[in-house]
Amino acid sequence: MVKIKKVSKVLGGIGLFIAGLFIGSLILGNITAQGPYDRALEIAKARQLNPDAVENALKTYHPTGVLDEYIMFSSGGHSGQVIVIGIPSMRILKYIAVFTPEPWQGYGFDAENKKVLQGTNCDPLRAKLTWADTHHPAISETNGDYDGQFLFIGDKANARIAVIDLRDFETKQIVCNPLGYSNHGAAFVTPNSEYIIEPSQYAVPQGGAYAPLSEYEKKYRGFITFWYFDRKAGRIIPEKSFAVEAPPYWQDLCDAGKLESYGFAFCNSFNSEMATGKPLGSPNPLFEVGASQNDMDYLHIVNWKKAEEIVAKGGAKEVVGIGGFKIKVIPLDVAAKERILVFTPEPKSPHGVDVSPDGKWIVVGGKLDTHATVYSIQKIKDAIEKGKFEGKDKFGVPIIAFKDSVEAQVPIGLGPLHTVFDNKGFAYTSVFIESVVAKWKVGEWKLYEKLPVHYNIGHIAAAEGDTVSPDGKWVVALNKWAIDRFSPVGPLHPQNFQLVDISGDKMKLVYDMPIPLGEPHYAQIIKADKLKPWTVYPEVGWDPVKQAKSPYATALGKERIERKGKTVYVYATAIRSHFTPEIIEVEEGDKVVMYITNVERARDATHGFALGGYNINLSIEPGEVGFVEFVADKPGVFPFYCSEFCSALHLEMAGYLIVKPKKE
Ligand code: K7E
Ligand code: CUA
Repeated sequence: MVKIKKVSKVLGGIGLFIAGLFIGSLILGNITAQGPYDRALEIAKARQLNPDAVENALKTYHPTGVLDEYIMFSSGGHSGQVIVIGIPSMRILKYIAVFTPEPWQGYGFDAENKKVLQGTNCDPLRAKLTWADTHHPAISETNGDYDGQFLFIGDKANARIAVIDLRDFETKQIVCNPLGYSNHGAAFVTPNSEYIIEPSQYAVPQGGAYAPLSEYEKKYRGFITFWYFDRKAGRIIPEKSFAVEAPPYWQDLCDAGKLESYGFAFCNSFNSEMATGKPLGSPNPLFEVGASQNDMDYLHIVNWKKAEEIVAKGGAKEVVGIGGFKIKVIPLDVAAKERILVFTPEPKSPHGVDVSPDGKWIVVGGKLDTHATVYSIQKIKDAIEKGKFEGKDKFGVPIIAFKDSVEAQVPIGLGPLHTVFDNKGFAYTSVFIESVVAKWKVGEWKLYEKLPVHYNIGHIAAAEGDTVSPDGKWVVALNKWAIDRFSPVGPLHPQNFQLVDISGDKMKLVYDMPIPLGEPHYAQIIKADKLKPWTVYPEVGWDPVKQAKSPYATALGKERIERKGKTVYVYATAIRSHFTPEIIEVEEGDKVVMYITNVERARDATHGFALGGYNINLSIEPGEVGFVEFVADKPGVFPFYCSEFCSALHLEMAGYLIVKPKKE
């Protein structure tokens, strides 16, 4: 009775597929005629979509109003932002402004969040920065599982860490590392977000001092910082944080141990040669060569639980670093002696370190290797306990022999980088040079399958794939190069995120998504229902930086202008479709402080506050108080207006700031 006309040979599969759908629908009783599916078949034929493509389209398409099952938080690379993407639809939901001013969100323009952008402990250099190289986002965890409360992200270029509150998806804090200017493996969290881990990348003289390269070994140092996170306050507390001093080996990524490896952190390094580069005319090798001579570098095994104890006992020294900001540092000799820091060799330009869901295995990639190298936490613990070391490095750090820590080397292809996991015991490793995702079995240490991706995959993300309980279902390949995948838009190409269905026996490439801002590095994918964001602020008069009712909240009818000396305070409200007051008169040279309360309770009823000539634009979401602060140093008449199209009379939601010239 199902009649499919004009089914060509090539399209037979689609016909069957759609016929299947049709029959399924008949059984479910929700359609009565075959017409709409004939039309779908025609479209598929006209677009030359094979059955696979049709299936992929059906897996990702979300009709209007249908929400995604997962949310991915991706690093925004150079944009200094975080990209929020629905999975599997691959729809961009938001860019979260973090290290870069962002006018739509009013970030960096509102007087309060401008201070967030400048950092809590940042030296003048970094307080002025307007960009970042964001690498690794980390969702806060409870018992090794994402809890959906906070998100952290690191800035590789300037050694900074940001805290984002996932109740309103806004950045609340930026901290600067006083020990150096670059990080890499940041941010990674310990299983209860006790600490946010930030290792340095390019070693510098500790605390930003000067020392010539000839003193590299003596004076240059790396660090692995453990930023203490106060969940209640939603802030990093620098005073309760500490760092472990590390040799100048160019530390790389880190991951925190969990379950069996709880209490440890693992970080790569890749310049154990301590190459110092090639000055012009010098016979020294370039870093590219100099830092890749050794067959093995050192995996850093950090016992942060023990480090905590040593710090509590006063075993750390206080280092006054960049900008005069202080941090407690466990000196290298103490770290070595107390076995807070222990090494084991890791092969060929190591990169990526990922702990398996059960915490038993530590998987390390190698940019020039062909294996994923797997270490056993049991073996590592045994060696440390028995004091079974093959020697010490130049700085006295004990080294566990490779054979005493390694469990397996899985041959998966050239250039393995990062590994994530599913719920069936498989690991998925990004293999950069080969441009594939390699699927292999944990415990069997056997390669199952390679899926070509396009092109040059860097990181890889899986649904809850780095937690104690991965979900399976989806993997996203974060590819560095797109080359021919999208319509050309000039020599700077977008990145390519490719969605891979991992629910079946074979991996299936489902979707290509261009990312047109910055080069993302890591991403994490959380089950959407774990997030509980507000749709409007909890109370009218909310200060989103303090996450509390603001003392400057203004109720309707209580608007006022108060002058105190040379400062004019404006307590204003915003509601569709007017500001009150809408005429503000000040004198040239006055400082103007405005608190604008959006008294709306309707979802999405955001008002903007744009003031021409003064570089001000606020986004005042329902319930929020916007904070404006500036010196009215230009006389004239300056229109201000609501910059969100909020209502039919939105254009009328405007006013004048009148700055009267100084009398001669
Ligand atoms: Cu491999 Cu910064 Cu995680 Cu980039 S790092 S890809
Ligand atoms: Cu308020 Cu437009």
